Amino acid sequence: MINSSVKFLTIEGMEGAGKSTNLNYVIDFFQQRGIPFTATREPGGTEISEKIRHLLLEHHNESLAPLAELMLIFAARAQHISKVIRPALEAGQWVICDRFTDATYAYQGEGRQLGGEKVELLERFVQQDLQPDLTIILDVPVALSAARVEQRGGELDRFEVEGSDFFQRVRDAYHQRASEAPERYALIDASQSLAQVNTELQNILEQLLD
Ligand code: Z5A
Repeated sequence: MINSSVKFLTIEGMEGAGKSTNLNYVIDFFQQRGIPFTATREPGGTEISEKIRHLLLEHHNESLAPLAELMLIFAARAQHISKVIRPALEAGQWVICDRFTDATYAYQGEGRQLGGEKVELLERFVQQDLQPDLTIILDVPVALSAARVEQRGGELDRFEVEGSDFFQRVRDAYHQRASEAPERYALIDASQSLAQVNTELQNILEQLLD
């Protein structure tokens, strides 16, 4: 049984939008207030789900079929929900997750063009009634996302090598989802300075705790 004062928060956005950077800000916010929480990520969050993450991000000698990619993401998610997310919520901890199913709608549904119906089918099957209470979308234009990834350096993973059309579809999907259910989403312009993004985040989190 999940206590209704405990919330499931997710953070979304394109690569380089600042999810990892801002997740640290959210963690500090909860720590300073002594609120018990679990911070986790997708794909990943458990030993087995992290192995699936590697499979998803690595380059392979054969291409990964989009449907196989989708199934792997939901396999990782099923394990993550069962081993981390539900137990934490049931133990009275808030859960803060770096990406969740909105990413699947954006990347597999639209980026890979599998369509939202397949994602919805698996979402119902795997999550049942579990949905985030709030999803914060850090929004950046495609060109800025690419510039931040380039600036960060390092090897590009299997998603990061995609072209700007793919990422434009991903961004449009996030906008579409936020406009369809504005009460469940908070869209932040993440092309602003980090200090401005943090101020918006703080306002959102304070409202959530009210
Ligand atoms: N994926 C999927 O396809 N389907 C799914 O269902 C799920 C995931 C769950 C891995 O995700 C991949 O999985 C992802 C989609 C796919 N693919 N890609 N590409 P991930 O979340 O682990 O990886 P990521 O999105 O690539 O994360 P990232 O590159 O680490 O981005 P980030 O966490 O959003 O950014 P950051 O590391 O915090 O910041 C990047 C740089 O920008 C860094 O140097 C910061 O200092 C700088 N930064 C951040 N904010 C600012 C501001 N406001 N101003 C200036 N500079 C900034």
